[in-house]
Amino acid sequence: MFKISDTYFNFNQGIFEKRGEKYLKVKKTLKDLNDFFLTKKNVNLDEIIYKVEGVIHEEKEGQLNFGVTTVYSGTINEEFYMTKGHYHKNLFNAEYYWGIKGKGLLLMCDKSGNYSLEKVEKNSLHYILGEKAHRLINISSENLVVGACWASNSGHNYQEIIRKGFPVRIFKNKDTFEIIKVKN
Ligand code: M6P
Ligand code: ZN
Repeated sequence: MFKISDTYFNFNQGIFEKRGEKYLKVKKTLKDLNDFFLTKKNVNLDEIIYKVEGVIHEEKEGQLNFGVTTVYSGTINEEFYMTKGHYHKNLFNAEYYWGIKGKGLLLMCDKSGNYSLEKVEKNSLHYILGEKAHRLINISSENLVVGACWASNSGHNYQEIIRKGFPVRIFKNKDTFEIIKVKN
C-alpha cells in the first residue's frame, strides 16, 4: 500500500511541518523549573524556559520516540536557561541528541559525580550513554534547538536531579559562560 507519512519534519529548521497522530507538545515554565535553578526567582513564573515537541509512542519495549527541544534564551539570576535534565528510569537506555540551531552545552553526569560537557551546535551529534544524566543549556542569545531520539520505555527520573543536582552549573559571565562547581 502506498502511503504518505502523517509527519513531516524540517531537519534544517527543527520544525514539524505536518503533525501526525502521535505528535505531542509540552511547554516548561519557570514554575515547573524553580526547583532546578540554583536560586529561585518568584516573579514571572509563567515565563517559558523550553518546549519539547515530538512523536511520542506508548512506553512499551521496542518503541522509539523522536523529539525536538527548543531552549529559549535567557538567565535566572545569571544561570543560563536549561532543561530539567534527567536520568532514564530504565537506566541503561541510551539516547541521541543532535544540534539543529543555536549554541549550547550538553551536560552529562553519572551517579558517582563524574561529568562532561559537550558543545552543541548545528549538526553536532551526541550519543548519550545509559547511566548518564543529561541536560541542555542555552549559552547564546538565540534559541537552542536540539533533536532527540530515545527508547519509548526509557522514562524520566527527575527526582535524582532535584535531590542531588548536576556537579556543575553554567552561568553567564560577560559575553561568555562560566562553569561553576557546586557542592551536592
Ligand atoms: C529531549 C528528550 C526528552 C526530554 C526533553 C527535555 O527531547 O530527552 O525525553 O523530555 O529533551 O528534557 P528534560 O525532560 O530533561 O527537561
Ligand atoms: Zn533522556
